[in-house]
Amino acid sequence: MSERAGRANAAVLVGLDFGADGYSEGLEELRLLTESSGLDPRALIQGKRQRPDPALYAGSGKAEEIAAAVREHHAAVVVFNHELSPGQQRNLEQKLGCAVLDRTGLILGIFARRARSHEGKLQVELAQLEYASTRLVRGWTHLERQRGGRGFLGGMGETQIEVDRRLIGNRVKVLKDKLAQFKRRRDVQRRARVRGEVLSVSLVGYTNAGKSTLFNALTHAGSYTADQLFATLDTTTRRLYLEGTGNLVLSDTVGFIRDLPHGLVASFRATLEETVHADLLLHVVDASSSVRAQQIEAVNTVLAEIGADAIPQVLVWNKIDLTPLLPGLERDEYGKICRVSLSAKSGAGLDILRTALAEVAAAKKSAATNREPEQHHRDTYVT
Ligand SMILES: Nc1nc2c(ncn2[C@@H]2O[C@H](COP(=O)(O)OP(=O)(O)OP(=O)(O)O)[C@@H](O)[C@H]2O)c(=O)[nH]1
Ligand SMILES: [Mg+2]
Repeated sequence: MSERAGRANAAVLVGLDFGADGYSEGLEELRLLTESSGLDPRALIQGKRQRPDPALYAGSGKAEEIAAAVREHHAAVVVFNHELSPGQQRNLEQKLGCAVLDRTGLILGIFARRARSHEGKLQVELAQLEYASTRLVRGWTHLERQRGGRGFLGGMGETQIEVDRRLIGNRVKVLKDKLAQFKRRRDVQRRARVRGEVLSVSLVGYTNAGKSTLFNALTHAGSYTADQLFATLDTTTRRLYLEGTGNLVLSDTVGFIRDLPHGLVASFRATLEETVHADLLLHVVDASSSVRAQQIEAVNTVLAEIGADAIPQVLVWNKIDLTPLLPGLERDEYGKICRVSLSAKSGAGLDILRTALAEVAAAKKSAATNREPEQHHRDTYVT
């Protein structure tokens, strides 16, 4: 890579410790996020603080340290592992003389790079616009492009910002209308499936847990998998044939992350509808991660946010090939399957998951044909 190209994506990372759990794992995640967004992390600045500085987030001494790292590494961007207010972002950009991204901006950038389908692109654009409308500052190059490359937005007068807000507002409305059309089409497809009484199963989980790998292993599909965060953005749905059970429908979905930007959750709601309407969620967990408990919690938080927390869940502990765990199945005190351990990569335990799915499908089928003695039925459903 030429020196110049190297500089264009050289990034300095900043992660401050406010005493919360999982600080160092959070830094590792920041590095992965940065790499997934196409930036090249050259340095990491750490620090401890009681609370964010209102003006610069990091405090002036730390800001000096960051500025020195920017000079040393010829960095084009500084990435904060935190949420910055529009004011803090502006102050930092002035002080550091380069672009400053916060966690939301970073994740939005990754989503923008990954979006493939028309719907995915609309959703990302919507999220970006809603984020940008609160911070009309420099760096929003995709906005410039749409309006004919007019240079940075910084330094424009109040009126211009008002005009921009109105333009953004108009575009947001157009995008929302278009996304609503996609949603209607999807609703029709889903209703057809519900009539066919096919069990619908969604793979959900933290980003990089192995959902697409598992999806491919089960359906022999070619979903994109990668050791990157947010490799998957679009929901892919395939039929899955189970011996002795018949067809069910399996969906691979976008991964979740701690503190998933609110705007993103809102604009991806349509894609996530597949999850909301599923009969069963397979919650895929990277069992080899030291922060799997926090990741499970983060996923459950997002599920609650999109109204999918009441859907029955089976935990799938994936990547057991990296742990001492063995393939297996666990039931809760009522006899219901609550966890399957497997390796999507090696295939160990896949047959156990298929058996588990067959059991759930059979239970659903008999519940549908035998709705009368519901209570009695529930008691005897798994033996
Ligand atoms: N060792 C091991 N690696 C796995 C296993 N399953 C998946 N991986 C790896 O984990 C990485 C992420 O896998 P993906 O299937 O793309 O994960 P995902 O959950 O779909 O990720 P996003 O779409 O980014 O949310 C890839 O490098 C996979 O090869 C497994 O069982 N064992
Ligand atoms: Mg994926």
